[in-house]
Amino acid sequence: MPVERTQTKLILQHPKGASAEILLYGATVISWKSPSKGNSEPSERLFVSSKAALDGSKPVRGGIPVVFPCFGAPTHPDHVKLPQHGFARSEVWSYGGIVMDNDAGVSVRLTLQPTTSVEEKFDRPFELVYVVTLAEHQISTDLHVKNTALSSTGHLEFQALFHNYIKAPSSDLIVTPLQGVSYYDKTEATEELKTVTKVESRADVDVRKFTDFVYENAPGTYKVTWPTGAVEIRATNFPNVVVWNPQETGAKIGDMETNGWDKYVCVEPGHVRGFVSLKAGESWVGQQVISVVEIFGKASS
Ligand code: TA6
Repeated sequence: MPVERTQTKLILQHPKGASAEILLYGATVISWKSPSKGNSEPSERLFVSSKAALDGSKPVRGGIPVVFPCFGAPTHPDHVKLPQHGFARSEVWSYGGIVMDNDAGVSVRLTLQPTTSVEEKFDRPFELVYVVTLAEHQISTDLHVKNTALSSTGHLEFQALFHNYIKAPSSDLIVTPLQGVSYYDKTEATEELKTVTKVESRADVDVRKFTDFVYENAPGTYKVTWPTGAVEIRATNFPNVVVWNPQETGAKIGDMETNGWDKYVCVEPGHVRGFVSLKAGESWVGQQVISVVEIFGKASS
């Protein structure tokens, strides 16, 4: 069976050994295993904290949470009742069936429409469709957002981001190519300093220090490279990328395992500066494709 469904999650199995698990809670991808070059055993590519709640009591600390319709604390008047990073990561999505099942990939659809609990916090007209596709050496996630309003007064404004926790040694990795890209720095001490635009001077961005940078007009393709591996993240319709690792400040995060920050970097494609604006009936799609690079012999290039 390429897709197994339990009460709480979907398990995707690719014929060449890759697998993925998606919680219906938050449509959160909580595992992606893919084989490596020279190693037939698929290995885990995402970090999930051993203290993460997987029972729907809070957003998952790890994997790929979906951030919608606000990134961070809400800043738009339509979002004021929402928690940090919105509601998509903390609602139970519906399984919408298998989209594709062949040697190229196994793909499933999940959907989220306004529920009573969402409408209490967010009264805009929307429908979300999330398609997760597993191939031998890659996973892709596509978020489709539709403004379902029938009248022209029903606007929909949102931000969206894939909060990827890429499993990699944070003391020994680089993220490229971000040199020359402007960013704002959320590690700064004051709200005023957090809004100052800086320009990335480094060819190889590391996260050995507490990093929480929001890059603007980002290139859309990123590589995370460490001594024994690499992944590439390709984004479509996401002008920003957020690079986050809390280092020791992560000890303050309740569901972060001890030294968990040593084991991942978040490289998160998003539209988080300003808002996507959809008129009644309009749709938008944001996509990312994460690939295991070393398979193609590029890890050391
Ligand atoms: O994407 C980076 C970020 O916004 C950071 O500022 C950091 O706080 C992180 O997300 C985690 O947020 P969370 O709500 O999951 O604790």
